[in-house]
Amino acid sequence: MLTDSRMPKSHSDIGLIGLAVMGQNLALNIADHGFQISVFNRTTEKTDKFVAENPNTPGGVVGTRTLEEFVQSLSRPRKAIILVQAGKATDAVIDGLVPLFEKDDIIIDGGNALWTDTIRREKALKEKGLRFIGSGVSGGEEGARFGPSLMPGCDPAAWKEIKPIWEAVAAKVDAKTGKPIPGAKPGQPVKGGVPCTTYIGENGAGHYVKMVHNGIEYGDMQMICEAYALMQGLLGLKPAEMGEIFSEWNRGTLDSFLIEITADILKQKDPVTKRKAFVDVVLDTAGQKGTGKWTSVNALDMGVPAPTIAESVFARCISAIKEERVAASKILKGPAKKYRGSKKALVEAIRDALYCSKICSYAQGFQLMRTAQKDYGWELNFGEIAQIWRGGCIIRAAFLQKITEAYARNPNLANLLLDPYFNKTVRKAQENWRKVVSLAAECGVAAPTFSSALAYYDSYRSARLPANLLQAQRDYFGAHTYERVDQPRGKFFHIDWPEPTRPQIPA
Ligand code: NBP
Repeated sequence: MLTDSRMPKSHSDIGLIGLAVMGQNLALNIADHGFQISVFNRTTEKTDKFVAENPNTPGGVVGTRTLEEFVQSLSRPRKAIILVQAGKATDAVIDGLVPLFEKDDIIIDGGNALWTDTIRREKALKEKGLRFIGSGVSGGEEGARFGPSLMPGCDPAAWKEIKPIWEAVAAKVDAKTGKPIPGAKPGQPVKGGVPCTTYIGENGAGHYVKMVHNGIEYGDMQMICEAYALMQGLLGLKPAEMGEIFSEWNRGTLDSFLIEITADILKQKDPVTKRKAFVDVVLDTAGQKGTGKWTSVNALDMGVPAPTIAESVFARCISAIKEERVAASKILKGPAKKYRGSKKALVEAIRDALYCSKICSYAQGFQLMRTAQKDYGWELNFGEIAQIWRGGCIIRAAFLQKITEAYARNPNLANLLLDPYFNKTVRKAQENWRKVVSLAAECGVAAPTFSSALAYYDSYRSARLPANLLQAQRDYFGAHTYERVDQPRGKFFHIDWPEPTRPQIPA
């Protein structure tokens, strides 16, 4: 067993398996808060190096070279966090732990697991007398190290066991303003404030909420990219100038981590050429790991409209076919129209379009969670979920405070857009939003999330949609029946339609 110089306790408070970027950072965060942590990694050299590099943490890091040694080093009930590649690797680690763990010991999966995998694992482990927690961990390596947002799903008794550690290591925000606690510095645990973790619900609830968080993150990122594309395409602004605009936006209602880093990125010079803007030398193809896709597939499966989140996934897909786009750009022509109005007015309109689209995207994410909780028997607290996203995670934003307040006003809010604050905001800003979407179409700048969010808003606020005609078409070709406006819901009718006219085939 490898230990740091002090090793004050015979058994560690908690253990962690998987010393890649997330595991190392979370282990150090836990040790920083005075908890002794045992660590294990499949490749032993990584464990040795990690322990050697971190000899003096407040809690202490204990390196172990076999799973048996790892398990024996933990105090009971044993608590082991798994932070390995999601999927088969997680199952492999669980299979290794099961014969070594005893009744009531707890396995915590902190990876980006598919929530249905978490439900399956929790059920299987419960049958063996073990407890399983699927905890979303958000904030990337920086969050894991200095305060992530943590979304645990499990039975309430298991949550009690990890609560002190989870609350200690999570990001902290001011209860009233929702802002990160001032004075929070790397390596200095924050005291006071509201921890960005709370009990989410049974079994897969934590990983489900983390998945929706990631879907929303996809939407936020794409919307920012569309604001950038519009300022570039319609106004011809240079990256540094846009960087200043994003910095200014970050001082207002759009105040958020993603707007802040966008400002930094746009102001960054290319380290190679030293002259060009960094963003101009980055190839325009975006990768993805799958959580945005999972969110969209789940929206389709449940029949919940989340078009803005799905558009943000498709935007990455179309970015990925770079060679095809380059070839198409030589053949397919767009409009010649140029914007000739005021720069200041358009920048303001783009900001409004971004904010309104963001409201719709979050409304869709919360609709997903609202429907999923019914399907899976969870009781999600949406105000608390928005609250724990205010610090630590990638989508942290002042705006989340408004969502917490909306659910405090009405815990049964049917849709965020119906909250008085969001309703008023969209009502005030929608003229600008519509102007931006129409300008984008007229001038040929793709703005898929801005447009789809507007279509979502207009559909959601429509008492009557053209689905009457659609259902009539279904009745015509497939005898799918229709309901009538002058009859109670649930009564179905059908018309014996004439055979469709078919082209005459000459004899
Ligand atoms: P990776 O997802 O890159 O996984 C690498 C780790 O998995 C290494 O420790 C590796 O051990 C271990 N591993 C693998 Br691969 N197969 C294994 C197996 N069969 N048995 C045991 N260990 C195995 O690490 P990461 O980027 O730190 O992410 C960890 C988890 O956190 C993932 O689920 C990820 O989705 C999630 N997450 C990541 C981020 C992020 O920003 N990176 C953010 C939020 C959540 P080895 O050293 O022996 O190869």
